[in-house]
Amino acid sequence: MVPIFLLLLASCRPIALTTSPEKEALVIVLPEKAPVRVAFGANKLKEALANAGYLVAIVTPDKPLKKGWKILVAYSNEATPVNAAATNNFNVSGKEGFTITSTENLLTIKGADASGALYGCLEVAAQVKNSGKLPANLQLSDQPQMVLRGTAIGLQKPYYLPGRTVYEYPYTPETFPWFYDKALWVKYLDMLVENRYNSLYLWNGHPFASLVKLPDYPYAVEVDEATFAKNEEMFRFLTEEADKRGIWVIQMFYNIILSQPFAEKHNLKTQDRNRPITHLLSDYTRKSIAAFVEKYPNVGLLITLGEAMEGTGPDDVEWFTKTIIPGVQDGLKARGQTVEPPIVLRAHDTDAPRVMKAAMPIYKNLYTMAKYNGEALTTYTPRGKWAELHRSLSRIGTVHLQNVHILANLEPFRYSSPDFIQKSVKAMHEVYESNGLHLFPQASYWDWPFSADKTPVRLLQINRDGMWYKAWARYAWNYKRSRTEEVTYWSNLLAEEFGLPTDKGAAVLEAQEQAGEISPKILRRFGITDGNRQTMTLGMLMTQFINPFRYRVFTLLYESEAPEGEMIIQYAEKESKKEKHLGETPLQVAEEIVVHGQQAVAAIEKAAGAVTKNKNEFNRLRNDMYCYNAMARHYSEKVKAAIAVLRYKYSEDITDLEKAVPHLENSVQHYREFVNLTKDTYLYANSMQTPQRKIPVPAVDGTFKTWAEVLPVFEKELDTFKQRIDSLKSSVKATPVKIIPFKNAPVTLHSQTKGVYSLSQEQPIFADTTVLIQVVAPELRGLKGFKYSKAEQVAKGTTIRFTARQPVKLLVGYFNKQAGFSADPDPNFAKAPELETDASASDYGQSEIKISNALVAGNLPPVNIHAYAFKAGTHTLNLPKGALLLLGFIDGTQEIRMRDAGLAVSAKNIDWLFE
Ligand code: GTR
Repeated sequence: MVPIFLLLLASCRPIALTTSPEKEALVIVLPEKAPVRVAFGANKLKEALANAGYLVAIVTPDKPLKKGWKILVAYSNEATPVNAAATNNFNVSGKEGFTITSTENLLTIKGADASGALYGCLEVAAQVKNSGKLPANLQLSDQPQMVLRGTAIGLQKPYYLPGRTVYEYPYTPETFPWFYDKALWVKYLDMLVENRYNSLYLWNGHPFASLVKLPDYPYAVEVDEATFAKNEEMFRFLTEEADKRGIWVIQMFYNIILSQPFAEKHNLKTQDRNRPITHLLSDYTRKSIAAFVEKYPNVGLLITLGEAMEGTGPDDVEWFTKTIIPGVQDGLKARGQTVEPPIVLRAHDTDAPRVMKAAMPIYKNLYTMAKYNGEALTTYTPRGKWAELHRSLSRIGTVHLQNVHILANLEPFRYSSPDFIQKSVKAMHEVYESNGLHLFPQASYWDWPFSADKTPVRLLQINRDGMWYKAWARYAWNYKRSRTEEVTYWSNLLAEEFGLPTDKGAAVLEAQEQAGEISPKILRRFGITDGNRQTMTLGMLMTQFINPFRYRVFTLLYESEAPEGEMIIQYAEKESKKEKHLGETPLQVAEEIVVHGQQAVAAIEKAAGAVTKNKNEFNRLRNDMYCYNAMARHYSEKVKAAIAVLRYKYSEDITDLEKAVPHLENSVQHYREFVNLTKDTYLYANSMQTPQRKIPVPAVDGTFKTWAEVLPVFEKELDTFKQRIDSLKSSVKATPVKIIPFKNAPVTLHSQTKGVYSLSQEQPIFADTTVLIQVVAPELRGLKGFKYSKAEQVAKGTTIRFTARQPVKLLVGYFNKQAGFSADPDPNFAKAPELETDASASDYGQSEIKISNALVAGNLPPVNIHAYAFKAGTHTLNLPKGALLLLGFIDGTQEIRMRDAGLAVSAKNIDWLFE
């Protein structure tokens, strides 16, 4: 339908204004029954004009004015009858666009739609604020490049709630006091609209049981009556206030998660990714969604298929098309509404192109979303398989959104490099071909609304990270801005912020942009994962640099989320073979980050003496620059040490090891500086403090979240290394640590197996093949493995049900394909638990490899051992489809020393130098 515009000029009549001599009178003319967001825009404009000294009134069309300025606000509205006079003069660009024209005493703001009118009003308001008066001769048209521009807030916590697991956080005032703080919401929503964001995503595992009641499942609600009433009120308040500001609220949820009381009543787990979809699961979810859509008409949905259901099998298509979409449609029907709310499908742990293909014929208002650089910010030159996925989603023809997710490598320091951000948005358009943005908080996602700064009163992220929100929004609106203009824009803004002359504002910008290169470069060249199981700012162990596969390096990081280049181990291998290097090398990055650090510090110091405003915040920013600098130096030295150590791996020349010592010493020294810079300024390095965090050190009970806690680990690592070199040099060789075999722990098995086998040479491991064990790590010898049919495992997965009278650990062997992200998954082998795509992958402590290369059978890939811990009691464990080995139960208190047993790996293992 052709847009229709209301032009209001013709019908204005004079109104009386009491003008004081010095104040110029002015009216803003609004269409009758203007949508709330248009009225909101007009009010913001009125406020700006009043602050600039005008006497302003907002009037409706039938009150024209004889003299003084008139501002006409108009917008298109498909529901309004055609007004020929109105359409003639309009030449406004597309969705959310606006045109502003002014002639003598008449300024017209024409929105392509209600949001366009809102943004037009805000544009004029901003100009009034900047220049102190209503601009004359304004001719301006503008429109956003990205269709959806939104931010995320997590209704999640740094820790699990007692008795609950990941993502399970009912909406209650005890857990989320800020959710009930209306003033805070208004402040946040004002920040969003000021930056012209048009969507707000609330993330939660299963929000429905906090927001709707289901007649068929009344017991599913997980909050008390008073809280339920508060939640209803807050959700209505939030959606109404958001709508005023042109913002869609979009509720995110994971699948399949059940409410806890519902799960208990039906004797089910709240989440289990390997269980089959049943009628009950589907019916409960469908009805939850229907009730939600019926009750909250202006809310969209963001769906994560996967994590809590089978990753990429047929289940995701089935669930999306037969449970979720029908749920939305039931809700619409119940309301008698036909306008479909947006449904955004995340391409996370699911085959999104396949799911979209099946869904498009049955629902029209679909969007897709995928992570920009994983759970981090690493590059503006993304490539490879992940870029292909983005492009294939963009090319479907629906709107594809970029998810700038969690930013695990930016926590907790300030980050807002406009240069990096502008280039990233460019890549979103030009490499990924997408046109939407979904932005996470810069840091402390799990700790909303607070930042990690250690201050007498906690800082709010909205205040601290204002520039982060501003920069992404600015480029989401329009990324084609000249670098010179951008430098001027941001320099002025920073000068204003800290009461500095412009050249010193430019110095602050320089500091931000230099520092802005450090964390992306470190992670993409040295890191283990783009996921939040790694807290990059805490540093890494030497074994993580020299043997990353032992820590399940997430190769997508190197293959797609970094420019072409080499991992440290690849670099060392090429050096040893005197081969040519390719692209960005680890040594190059080790040098570059030090320069960035130095320049960031030098730039911030240029401004430091001249600050006249917001001094405390400036000092915190300045300290952050020193933190970046110390971190860069620490990493740089440690990488150099790693390269020297890997040289030894090939040369077996102890002097290569000796060359690593001063580098490792320096790295520890820089880490001490880092500890000093952070110990009084930061509460933590990472806001996710659950056992999901594994790198550099597994975080048990919320530990290892500060640099001070990690320092002794690095000191010990250095000591061990020196001792190992000494013993290598001395004629008396160190006696190898004696490995004692584990003992079988008694359990009563309730599920069927195809017999048992003892873990020793020449024992068959499957009931339906002839494959025999060739070699097995000494600690496993003699354990009792359970035999299954490999064909059945591939077709249906593996289930074990047992009772243990004491805590036990079940050792599970996964065949290590080590194929990297680019290789297609091999359905013959079960995928080992992976935190990047499954946050429940550590629920039993199973996500990390305890013993790598621990068993070899036939010509199958070598087996890595993961351990699943269980309390005393009866348990059912469902494991994914594909071959895997259940290698027996051991005592729950048995320590398993993490190591690489090195069986079947030709290259030498040198991890023992550090542990
Ligand atoms: C997981 C990650 C979660 C969450 C999730 C997601 O693997 O550990 O924190 O970010 O991905 O993308 O939904």
